[in-house]
Amino acid sequence: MSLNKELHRLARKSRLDSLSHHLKTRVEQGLEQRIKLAITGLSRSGKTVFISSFAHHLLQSDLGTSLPFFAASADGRIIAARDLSTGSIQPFPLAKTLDGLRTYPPHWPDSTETLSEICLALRYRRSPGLGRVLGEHATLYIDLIDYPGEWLLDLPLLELTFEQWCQQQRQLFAQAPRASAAQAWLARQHDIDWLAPATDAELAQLSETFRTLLQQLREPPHSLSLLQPGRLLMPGELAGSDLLNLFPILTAFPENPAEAADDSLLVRLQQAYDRYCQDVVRPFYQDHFRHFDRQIVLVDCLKTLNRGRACFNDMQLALNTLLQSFNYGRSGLLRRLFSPRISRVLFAATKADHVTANQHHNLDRFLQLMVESAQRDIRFEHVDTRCLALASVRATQAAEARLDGQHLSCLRGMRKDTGEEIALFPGEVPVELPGDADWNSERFRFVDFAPRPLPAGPLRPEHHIRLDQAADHLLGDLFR
Ligand SMILES: Nc1nc2c(ncn2[C@@H]2O[C@H](COP(=O)(O)OP(=O)(O)O)[C@@H](O)[C@H]2O)c(=O)[nH]1
Ligand SMILES: [Mg+2]
Repeated sequence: MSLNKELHRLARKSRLDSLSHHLKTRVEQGLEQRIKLAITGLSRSGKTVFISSFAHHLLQSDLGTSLPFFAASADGRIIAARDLSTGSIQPFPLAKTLDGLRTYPPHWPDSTETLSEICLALRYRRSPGLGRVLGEHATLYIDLIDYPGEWLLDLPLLELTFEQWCQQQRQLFAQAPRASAAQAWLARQHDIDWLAPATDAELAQLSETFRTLLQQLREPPHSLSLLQPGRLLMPGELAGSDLLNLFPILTAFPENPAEAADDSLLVRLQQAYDRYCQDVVRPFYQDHFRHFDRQIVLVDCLKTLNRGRACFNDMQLALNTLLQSFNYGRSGLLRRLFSPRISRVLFAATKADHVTANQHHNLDRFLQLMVESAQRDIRFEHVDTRCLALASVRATQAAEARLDGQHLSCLRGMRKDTGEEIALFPGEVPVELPGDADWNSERFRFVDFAPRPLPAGPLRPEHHIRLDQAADHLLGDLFR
């Protein structure tokens, strides 16, 4: 073959090679998947710890050492993982959180005051059949955001007018424990003429009183969850802004509100509420809560059992209100506005390391009871759901004690409040919603633990409880 012909052949081959490479890349890119995983949970339910641990384990999932029930990792199909969020404007403080869990003594992350995001990329080997058609390798991008749980409870406001919101709040504040805790505030409201003109200073001062009340209701002994507006409790960048000057009218709503003067307190509150929904709540959800593909709902069942019936009922109401307004059905407001398509939901009872392993099944079951009606609604929309007890970071070790010649399963760890090393029998998780006798017996006393230090090197299965099953439920089907 002449040199010319040979060069021609090589040029054609190279063009074909590059075309084929190009096509292959395009096909791979076209099929690369980006999924947004919604981390949903009330304040202190364990969102930040979950995101940190989930990301930490996924970033090591190519090692195949810590997630035995996450098939893609256990089968050795994950080639490499990378954190792509360093260039983001609001990166999730993963390194800082992990440092806190590795130092001695290790500590849990601070509570979240603002929004942050993390994007992980998992490069994986396709399953053999598909690999031949689509190319051997693909990348899955996973977006997660972290934010204060308080903000989540603003979501239902998007579906309510000011008057409807006041009506809901009035019902809540008419019942224990709000009714007695808010006695002074309710008395003050009775003296207000809603139709009289109100100055900025009056509005700000009344809002401040309401904010103090919300703070009290959040703390023990009340420990309530359904507290709105959420930004009054966790203002983030809005601290000091007059966008936060608002509160609900808890007395009878004034008649003929349309006839009220523009400078009346009623109209000013109505406008403040509309502005809050429009300028604060809507952008938050529009920018961050649309196009979710999957969702994990984190619930701290054990803490709510500790805190008694009123707190339990309030948390259940808060959760159900919240999940209703996510509305997976066709007619939901959020779906209409932002059309999210959540195709998989995992309900997770967090901090399962606060009970012994033989109670995990009870905790699954108890969570199921807590979210039963929401789960049924979600399933009706053909969404795949599951309830699972897990611990993002396992803080306790199993131990055994002998009592009257019998073996008793116990836990060993360091108390979160005192740092003292303890071994205890944490008690049983009920498999039915507690009745009067259970609530009155002070039966539930689950203890909070400080974390055990995480290793600097590879993680192992004992560093979590069932995080791998969570990963498999949420992501497993994507590794095709
Ligand atoms: N033992 C244990 N405690 C946890 C775990 N996850 C969270 N916690 C506890 O719950 C607290 C709140 O967790 P965090 O993630 O900050 O909650 P967030 O407000 O939903 O972000 C932490 O300070 C820990 O005390 C876990 O996996 N195991
Ligand atoms: Mg947090």
